[in-house]
Order: sequence, then structure tokens, then C-alpha cells
Amino acid sequence: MKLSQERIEEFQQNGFLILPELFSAEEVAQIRAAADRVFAQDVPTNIREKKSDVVRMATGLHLRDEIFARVVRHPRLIEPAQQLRGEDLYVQQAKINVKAAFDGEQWQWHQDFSTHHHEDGVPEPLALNLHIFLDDVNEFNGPLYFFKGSQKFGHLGTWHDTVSTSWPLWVIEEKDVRRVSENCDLQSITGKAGTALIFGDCMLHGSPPNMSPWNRSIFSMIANPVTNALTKTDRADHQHHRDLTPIRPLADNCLLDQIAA
Ligand SMILES: O=C(O)CCC(=O)C(=O)O
Repeated sequence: MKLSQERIEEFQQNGFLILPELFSAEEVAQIRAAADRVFAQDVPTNIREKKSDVVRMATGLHLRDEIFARVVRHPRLIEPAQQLRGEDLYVQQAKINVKAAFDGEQWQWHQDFSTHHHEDGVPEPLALNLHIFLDDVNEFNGPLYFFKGSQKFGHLGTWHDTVSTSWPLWVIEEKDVRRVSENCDLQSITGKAGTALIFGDCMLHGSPPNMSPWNRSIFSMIANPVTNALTKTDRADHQHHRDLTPIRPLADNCLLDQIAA
């Protein structure tokens, strides 16, 4: 699947692209069934919320279930990403950010690049975050908030927050969030299940807790150019995979094809 020139320019201007209902209900059902399988496992790659036992994030997914091994090579995600970067990409991370009804906690203001750079020594902010909504995401169940166009500010002032949630995060200093807010509109990213979203490594974003009675799960993979790979391996493999094999897209119907028993 190729993006039009107009959509490429929109990405360059706003720093993100929403692709409404890119995946069918049947495809989302396959991914959700795989998600249920991995959430049921009692493994360290399922990270739980700080204040409850509920899964916050399930990581390393393409190594844990065949469906996710296909999702990370899905042409509707990978071809636009390759087009935007113009080079080979590897799977840096493959996860689901859950945000369960009532229990899902916040994501503080951050740029993904801060973590990629400080923790893994990624040289440039070229990674792309590719999402598929596995539930309808509305204004109440903890949507992502984006400062539209904030990528143009480059890498902002950051500090390592190890206390607010169960996932240590390099977050953005308040003075820089204020500075960006004077120039960029804030947008909440909502859409039906099956909607895809692409955003870059310097997008200033966060999301509020989910106090609604509706779950909000989002599949998220980070795809990074092979030429911009990690230079440090301090973090575990599921936080930044070391396998730099270029992603080669599968056929468009790969999620609906029979999986060999
Ligand atoms: O799932 C969310 O609400 C935010 C996740 C996020 O910001 C991230 O993975 O970088």
C-alpha cells in the first residue's frame, strides 16, 4: 500500500498520519485473539500497572505469537513506513499498550526518541511508531494526545521518570511542553478499531488515565532504519530488539491466511 504525495506532505507537516479503519473487523479479531493469548501468560515481558495487577503493556510480541510475527510484516503498515523513510527498517519493538477500563494509567509527556537515544544509543530520530487500534478509541478511554507539528522543535529537554508509572520513561520538561503548546495545537487521536496511526520519533505526546468503563488496547511497533540502529544493548531485547534483519512485507491477506497447526 502506497501513500499519496498529499499524505506524505501531511506527515511532514503534522508529524503523524491517521489511516481510518485500515484493518477490517475480521483482521482486528485475529489480532485481539492473539492478544488474549499473550496477556494470559505469566511472563516478565507482560508489564503490569504500578497500582494494580492489570497488564499495562505486552512486549516482544512478534517472538511470542505467529499472528504478531505477521502483523510486524503487514504491507499496510510496512510499505508506508518504508516509503516515508526510503530505506530498510528493522523491528525495534512490538507491543500492545493496553490501558484497561478503570485501571489504565497515564503516559507522561514524552518523545519516543528520548528513550531510544538515552537508553539504546539510537543516533537520529528516524524511527516510526506504527499503531493499530484494537478497540474503538474515544475521548474518554485514554486516547493519545499529540502536539500537532511538535516534531519541528527537534529533541526537547528531558529527564528520566522512574516513579510515576511501572514503565521508566524519559519525559519532557514542563517548560518545553509549555513552549511547544504556544505554537502547536493539541489533538486527541481517536478512531474506530482497525484504524492505523503513524508518527515520528520527535512527536511530543502523552495520554491520560482510562477512568472509563471501556478498554483501550493499541498495537504499537517501532520500526527503525537499519542504518540508524541501536549502539548500546543495556536494555533487554524485548525493549529494543537486536535483530536488524530488514522487514520484508508479506501478502495483504496474511492475517486471514490459515496458520499451520
Ligand atoms: O498507549 C499510550 O497511551 C501511549 C503509549 C506511548 O506513548 C508510547 O508507547 O510511546
